[in-house]
Amino acid sequence: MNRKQKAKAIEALDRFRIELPSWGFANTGTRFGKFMQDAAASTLEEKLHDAGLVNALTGACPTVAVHVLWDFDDPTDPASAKTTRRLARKHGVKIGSINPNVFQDQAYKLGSFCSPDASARQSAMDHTLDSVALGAAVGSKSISMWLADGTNYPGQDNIRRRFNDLKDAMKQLHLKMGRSWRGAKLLIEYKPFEPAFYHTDIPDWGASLLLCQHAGPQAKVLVDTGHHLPGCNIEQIVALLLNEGRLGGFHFNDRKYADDDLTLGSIDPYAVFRIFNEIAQFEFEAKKAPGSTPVDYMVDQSHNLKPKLEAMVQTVCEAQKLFVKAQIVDREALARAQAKGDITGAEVLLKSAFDTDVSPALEAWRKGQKLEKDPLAALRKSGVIKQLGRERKKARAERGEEGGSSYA
Ligand code: AOS
Ligand code: ZN
Ligand code: ZN
Ligand code: ZN
Repeated sequence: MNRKQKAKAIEALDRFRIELPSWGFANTGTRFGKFMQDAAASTLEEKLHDAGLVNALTGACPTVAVHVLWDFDDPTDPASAKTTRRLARKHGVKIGSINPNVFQDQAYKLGSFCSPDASARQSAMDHTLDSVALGAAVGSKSISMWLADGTNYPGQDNIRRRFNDLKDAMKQLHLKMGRSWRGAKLLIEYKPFEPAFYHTDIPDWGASLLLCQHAGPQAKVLVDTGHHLPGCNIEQIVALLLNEGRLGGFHFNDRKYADDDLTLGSIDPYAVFRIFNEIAQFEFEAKKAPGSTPVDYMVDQSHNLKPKLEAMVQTVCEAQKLFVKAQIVDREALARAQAKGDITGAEVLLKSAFDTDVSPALEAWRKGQKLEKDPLAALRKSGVIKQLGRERKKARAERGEEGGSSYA
């Protein structure tokens, strides 16, 4: 990379932040089984410790997304925000997005906000409003709604009735957030299937966008990269949502088949580059500073077999690398190629940025931040995972526990 590209990349890296999920440090599995890792976090403190460690190594992830049911002493008591906030501070991080849980309780068998049972819909709203109070109390900036709502068989329920109840609920939520949690974003995530197998109430970005438009200006679409049917052009969705001012953020992960929650860029790094490219293109045209778009980059991964700390550090470094590659596309030349209809020339401009070795910029940025040149290698050399494994195994045995907390 040349000097100009390097300088631009370093400037953009200063603004690039990616949020880690607390649940990504706990033991996870599939419905077929769960394989425990000694070093997995089981308490909130351990999760925040691990997130703090990844942030200390990479310097790029100062916030942690939390799950209301799993990461607060008592989700119905705003005072319990204090413990969560204090533990985060102790480990050098802040609380990021708040994730209510309207999918685990037996009451939600037929859905949460879309359930045919009015009392289930009310429970979903009560819990979400408790989550709003917690979010405001911990100083978070967003609430992230993912629903497991859907049906398994044609005819099981009325699709339009369900969506209309959901629209009303999101509008009410937006209104209440505006009163008690000023400036916070209401993020609405979509997913085509799973756990529902016939229809999902928010199956795609179109449904998310309709809900956001109905709810109000602070409602934005959350794009989980694993939540698309095969072959979907995710960067086009990103471009259109940016255009409409409704791109709220990402849940980053990679996938081969479905919602696999693999490490970002492990299967298709060019796809991630193309997403960052659309954002960089938007910033270029809007004459905004590179990396300044208020889009929340978050990780949503569960590493069933790979050591979790390694996976997270790897993810952050991979995200930075692909982000930087998108920053160095020659946008003036691209505009010229597009205007001339030079298809090959335009494509080559993207490919050559993607093929550029951007490690000089990443290393220079890390040096400026007093970080290790290669955070993943540093972590692997440190022996910290083994040490945590020994300590946590012992602590769990003392508490009479087997594994860690789980995330389904
Ligand atoms: C589920 O598939 C979604 O990706 C959720 O965003 C996320 O995994 C969940 O909120 C964690 O419980
Ligand atoms: Zn997600
Ligand atoms: Zn998912
Ligand atoms: Zn996923």
